[in-house]
Amino acid sequence: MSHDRSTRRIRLGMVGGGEGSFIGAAHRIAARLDDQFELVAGALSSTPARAHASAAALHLPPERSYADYAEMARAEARRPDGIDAVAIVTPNHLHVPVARAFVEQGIHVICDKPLATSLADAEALAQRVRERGVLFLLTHTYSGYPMVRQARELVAEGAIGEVRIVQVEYAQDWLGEPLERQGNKQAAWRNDPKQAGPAGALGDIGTHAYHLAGYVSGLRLGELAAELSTFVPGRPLDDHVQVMLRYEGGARGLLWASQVASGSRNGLRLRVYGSTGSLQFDQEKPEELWLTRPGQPSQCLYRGVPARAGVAALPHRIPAGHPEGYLEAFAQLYRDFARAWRGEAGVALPGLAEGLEGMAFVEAVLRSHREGMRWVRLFTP
Ligand code: SOE
Repeated sequence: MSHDRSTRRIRLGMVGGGEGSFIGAAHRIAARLDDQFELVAGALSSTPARAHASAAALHLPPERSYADYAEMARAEARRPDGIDAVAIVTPNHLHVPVARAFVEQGIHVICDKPLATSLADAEALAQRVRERGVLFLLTHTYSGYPMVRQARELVAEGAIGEVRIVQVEYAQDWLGEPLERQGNKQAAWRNDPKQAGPAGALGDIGTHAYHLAGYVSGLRLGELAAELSTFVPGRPLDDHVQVMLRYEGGARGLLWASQVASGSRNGLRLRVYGSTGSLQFDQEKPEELWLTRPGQPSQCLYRGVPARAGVAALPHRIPAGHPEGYLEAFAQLYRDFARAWRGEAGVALPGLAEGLEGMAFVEAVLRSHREGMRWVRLFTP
């Protein structure tokens, strides 16, 4: 590791995330939480006035507020104090072109999911990232929760035996009304195929559910059969998806993701059943993980109790009983990225492999739905 990298904060730029953006603000808080990053530049909106107003509100120096991400990539690469990494928090269709512009300049990338709007675009980007040798973090936020990491470790250690069944659901209700036609920007791009790509709820939250299931179970999906639905009339993309999963090795699973599930806020829930027990995680109660063995009382494992040593202890910031949540999980990914950037060995980041798998999942679901819910193998051309 260079001396420079061990002694200073990572200089971060941001593309997208201007005023009113939920996810841009989440990234900025996550980046700051462990004092490893400083935001120094941004192309925060594609509308110049909005970009500059958003930059001013964040106290960015005016000369480092850009109206165009391509210009930002070139200008920052020329500066001796240019950004080390860029956070991409735009609508989906810009993930690949923006990442590409920065990767070409040797700038590391932190990108929101899904990686792309097609598997082919994702593959082309992945190839270029590998050639340029930059770090790539895909923010599958929910894998940053301590209890999700503990669940993954427990499954890997055999605490529930051989995994047989994986049940994952991601239920939201905020798109139960046609907000995209009522001036809601967040809803508008998510329901515009030109910006979101060919998948609605499937791309927005189905990819999170898919990633979480694979992350905790350690299983690799073989094939799936899926149905997409659109409940809100006139909406061009799905707002609900249900998928049957056949994992390699014989395990079976079910995944559903919905943005019209009335009364559900951010209900991401996972259940993994093995031959000797099961684990349950509910994102809205992220301090808890439930372990149940047949005939035994359920055990609630709580973050930090008992205090865990070594790698397992890393995701914690404050002692048990002082609630941690979504922002800390998000910050964990930034902290992992910082450790990788500083040259620490063995830091696992969700990145290109997960992004490619997510896109393969999306395309397999679209294909299965189109072809009458038939079984489709992942990675089959
Ligand atoms: C909105 O549905 C949304 O913000 C998603 O876009 C995010 O990926 C998810 O983390 C929370 O919900």
